[in-house]
Amino acid sequence: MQNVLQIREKIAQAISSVGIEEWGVCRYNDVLPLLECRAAKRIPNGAKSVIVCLFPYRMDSYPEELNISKYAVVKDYHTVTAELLSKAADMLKDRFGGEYAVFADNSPIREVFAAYSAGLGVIGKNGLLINPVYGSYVFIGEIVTTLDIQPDTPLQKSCFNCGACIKRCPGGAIGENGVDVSLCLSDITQKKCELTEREEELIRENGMIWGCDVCSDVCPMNKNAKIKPLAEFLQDISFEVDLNLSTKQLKEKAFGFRGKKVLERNIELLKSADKI
Ligand code: B12
Repeated sequence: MQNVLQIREKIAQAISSVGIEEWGVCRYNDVLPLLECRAAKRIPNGAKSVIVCLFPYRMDSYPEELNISKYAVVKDYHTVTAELLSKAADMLKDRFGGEYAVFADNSPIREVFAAYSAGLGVIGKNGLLINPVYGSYVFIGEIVTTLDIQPDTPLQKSCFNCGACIKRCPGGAIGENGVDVSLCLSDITQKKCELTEREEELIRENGMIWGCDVCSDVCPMNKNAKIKPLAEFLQDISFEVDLNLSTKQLKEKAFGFRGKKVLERNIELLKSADKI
């Protein structure tokens, strides 16, 4: 029978061997209820713990006229995180047995809350997890397992409460009590339905084809955050959307999943405002 410390040590070895530096554990029961999500059926019966991992993606510099969100510059994180988490989960299964399922984004787990619960950072007014080392430019992914692991505890801290993200959010989506998704530019750039005039204006004014980073860019807690993107994100970087929307790019970048039409519409809006 392995003791608690030995289990944590083996987990640390498996996780760090795939290049993940920031991770923590919370109890599965503490992050319920689940989000409605088709992937929920993959949660193992008798799940006890969630190993939450962070994947930093911020580069040291970006072109001034960047018109896609920083998270979409790198190789699609869904693929990258699934690969690394699966490798780590396989090692743990070999070592301890039990059941494991890996998730990132397309996850029934409320990932920001899970990362907070696993002691990985504070939750900003913008609703994002802000890690003390890497700031908010991190993706979150997790391994849900039947293994009973000693959980971490949330940090006894909060965000600076400076209100910069509230003041600067392009759509005025952020308030003292959370994010109004219907006003969030990131959400608007992804919408498939017809946009209102105000929504079109927001896309034109802010010159974004995909996503929005304003609430992270203005956050003082990101100012001194470490810039060391995951090795996998240093390959196949593209700062621009290929305006012909090649199938290759749509497949390999996180902005591809909503399909060509949404991007075509946003590109037309920017062209009409002479932004591209
Ligand atoms: C749907 C979704 C969106 C939607 C809606 C976002 C929203 N704010 O609701 C849209 C398309 C707008 C979106 C945009 C973005 N998203 Co998004 N999104 C998701 C997704 C798939 C589900 C989120 C959700 O519905 N949560 C349910 C609600 C109820 O939970 P919640 O928002 O976390 O809030 C709860 C807790 O945070 C908690 N809480 C809030 N404050 C506090 C404070 C304390 C002290 C405590 C204890 C609890 C607490 O209470 C809330 C209610 O339970 C997650 C992945 C996932 N499975 O979680 C990614 C995710 C949250 N998104 C992510 C990212 C990167 C983004 C963008 C930055 C992308 C971009 N650059 O354009 C923007 C940021 C916009 C913003 N400020 O929210 C990352 C966040 C990483 C991080 N560092 O936090 C995630 C985790 C994906 C991932 N795997 O990395 N997103």
